[in-house]
Amino acid sequence: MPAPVATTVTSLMSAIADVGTDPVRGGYSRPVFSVAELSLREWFLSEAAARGLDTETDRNGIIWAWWNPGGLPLRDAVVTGSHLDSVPGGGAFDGPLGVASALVALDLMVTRGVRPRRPLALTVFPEEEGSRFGRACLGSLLLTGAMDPRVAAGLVDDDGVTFAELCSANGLEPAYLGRDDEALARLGCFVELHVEQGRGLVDLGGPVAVASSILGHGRWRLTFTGQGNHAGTTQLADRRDPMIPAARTVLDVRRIAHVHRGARATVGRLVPTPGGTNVIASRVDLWLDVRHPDDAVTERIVYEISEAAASAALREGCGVSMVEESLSGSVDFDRALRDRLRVDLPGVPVLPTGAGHDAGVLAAHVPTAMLFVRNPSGVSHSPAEHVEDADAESGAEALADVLTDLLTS
Ligand code: HGY
Ligand code: MN
Ligand code: MN
Ligand code: MN
Repeated sequence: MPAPVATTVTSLMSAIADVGTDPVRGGYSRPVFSVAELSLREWFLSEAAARGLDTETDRNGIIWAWWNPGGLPLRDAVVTGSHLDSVPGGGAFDGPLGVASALVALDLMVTRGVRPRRPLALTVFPEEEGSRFGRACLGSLLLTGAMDPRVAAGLVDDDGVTFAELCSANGLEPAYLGRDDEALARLGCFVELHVEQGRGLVDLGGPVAVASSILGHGRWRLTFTGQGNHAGTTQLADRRDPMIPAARTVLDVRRIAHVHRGARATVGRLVPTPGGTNVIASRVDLWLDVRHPDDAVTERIVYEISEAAASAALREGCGVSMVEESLSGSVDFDRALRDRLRVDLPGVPVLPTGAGHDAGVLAAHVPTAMLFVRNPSGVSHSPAEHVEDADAESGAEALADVLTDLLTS
């Protein structure tokens, strides 16, 4: 391996600080396979090449960068990494922090003379946010066979581009999308470092935490249909305006969530069609995100919301349909691995998260763990997301300690 590349997480993050900035929304907008995300993928590949790593992009668009100085068989590998795509107007750290920290953790291990007894892979997963095609963790769902590749190939973005077309445009064969047993056979365990999306560490006063669990969560799309018409020539009594039941449903989502302790239900996206100021919409699409520790309660909440939406639509002479876009049950991370990380990182707290991650998908297949790095704002999916330089370096140090244990014992 070439001489260790002396980096810090801060220097790597500042090198990509201008990629995908969104002048309209603020923050970053890096949809999967967009110019911004593709340039981050190139950035990662060049950082990996500078470290002499063997890189490959697999059939599902996942990048694997291998550190295997002993030329060991690619099995029982320790794998770390995260994602480079973002939500619209997201923060700088959600995803990229885990990728940059993996590179620095490797540099630290090389500098310390660590001699791995199994291969290490640094990975980048596509479409973790599901911002372009509506399915969070699309790459890891395909890798593990948790998603039908034909459904994935047919997913369409807001511009009418299918995932299959985008894959073809980026050198991936849509017909090969899907469960990758060869890649899964290499996986021994997976550790993802991620910015904390909440204030747990701020209140506990530490830079790093180990994750205990991921809240079950899902996404649904409700489509209200009415009669598009002229805003100025249509009497109120003659209207079938889908915006009205959609608006009522937004308020019902909050009302119903309050009934179920611990529920988090959100309408973050509401799109009228055609969307003219002087036009009564013909349809309104509303996207619902519901999360709860108990999957049965999530189901109950969604049922109550669907009932409320149906009666609101009926009242306005409108139609409504509802489609489940994705659903992931709550995840408890592998206790043995989690306890092992607590030995590697004495005194580090263990915290749950309400955010989904590729680690949550992989947890069903291999021992999986997550490390969180303090976010003083506690805010995420927003430009206000933040990590102090010192905490970013502490996170990479912690990841290096954990990876060293997993690679050498
Ligand atoms: O939505 C989430 O929980 C994650 O940030 N994809
Ligand atoms: Mn993330
Ligand atoms: Mn996110
Ligand atoms: Mn006109």
